[in-house]
Amino acid sequence: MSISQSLFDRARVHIPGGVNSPVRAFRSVGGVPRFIARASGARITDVDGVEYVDYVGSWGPMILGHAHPEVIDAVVRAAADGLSFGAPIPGEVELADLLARLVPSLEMVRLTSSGTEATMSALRLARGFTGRDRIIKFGGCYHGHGDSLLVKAGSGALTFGSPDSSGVPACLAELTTVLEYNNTARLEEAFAVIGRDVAAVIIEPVVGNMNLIAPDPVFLKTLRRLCDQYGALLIFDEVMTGFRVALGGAQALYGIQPDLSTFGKVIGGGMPMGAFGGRRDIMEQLAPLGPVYQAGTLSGNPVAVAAGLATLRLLQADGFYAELADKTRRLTDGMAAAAARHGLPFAAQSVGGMFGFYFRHGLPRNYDEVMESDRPRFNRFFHAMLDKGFYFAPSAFEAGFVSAAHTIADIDLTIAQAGDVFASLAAD
Ligand code: HOZ
Repeated sequence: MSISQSLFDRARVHIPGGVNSPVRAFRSVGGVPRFIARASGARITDVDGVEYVDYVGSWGPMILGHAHPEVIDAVVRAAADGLSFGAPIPGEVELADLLARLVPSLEMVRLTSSGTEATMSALRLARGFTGRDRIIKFGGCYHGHGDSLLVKAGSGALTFGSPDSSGVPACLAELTTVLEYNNTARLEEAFAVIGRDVAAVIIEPVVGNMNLIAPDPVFLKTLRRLCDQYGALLIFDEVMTGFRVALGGAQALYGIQPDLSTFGKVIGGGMPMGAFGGRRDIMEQLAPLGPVYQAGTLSGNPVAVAAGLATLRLLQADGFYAELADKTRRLTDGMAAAAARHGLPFAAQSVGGMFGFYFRHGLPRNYDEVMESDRPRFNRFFHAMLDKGFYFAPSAFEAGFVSAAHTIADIDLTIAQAGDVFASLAAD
């Protein structure tokens, strides 16, 4: 029996499903989740000593690769000075200044301990600021596990068939209107009916939680216009896309200025940290300045702030994002070409350092289209690649991530090995 298997057996005694976050349980792909012992650069090593080229990157944060020496050094130095004070620190001021410079829509910003906290807080703030209760989200977008947002949600909620979570009060879910992603006509119709009741529209500007879905730029522009017209706030959930698809996030890539934005993952460089921020007049409604309450004992934690600052400094190197985007495109182009050689229904795309691949004809544009993917075929692909030493997300509905540490040789090896797997899938 593998060490992962015995740890998983033990884990299930005292941890629900044996995991502390659902998707990593491997339930939708079957088999035993690998328990990870260590990671370095583009590779992770499990407790049985097996090494994998990693395309999960802790679900996004590890954009520099694992255990980058400068980030580790910053963390070690911060930890030596104390782990948490529950009081202001110089680093959080530096981080706020840096965030405002890198993402110009962030006139003010507040740190949290996770992306979920950031989105929950941004929603409360939007409701407090506008005096309205209704929100709009899009089917298959996932914004963390806050009550108002677990309605037609993506990520684990979609993977395990519970996009509308049990335990969410019906009276709260009723305040969430769900529309189809990329459907501009439907958006216009909905605003014409409920626009004046809407506190905020929250959106993943590039979806990463129902696999990767790229936005139609006209859809995003229309959304901005309608929010302005009806006095609703536009919240970009950049937990995945922030500092990942471009230094300034998806808002820089698509040239749209949201009223509020939420962050997580890369911003903490692998430590638990999130943030939300935006227009000064809205952010000034937060306690202690205003009546909207939000707080956190570990918010602005010194070790997390040190990791975030070190990461964001390194991301500003010339050509960083162009190189990352090129490598990621090389992976998706190569995989699509390999699948085509074997006549498999398959499509792939990337945005910056994020990618998606789908066992279906053509790129999906929304939830219904992504659900047409051949899940059993994805599962066979996933396990065959895992056996060959390539670690992709254990779900057909999660985006993948390339880091600065992945080499062209890693990418080309992945494509070659995927080609062999496609050949065997085609022969089945
Ligand atoms: N919700 C995360 C992916 N979209 C998964 C988090 C995890 O399992 O670590």
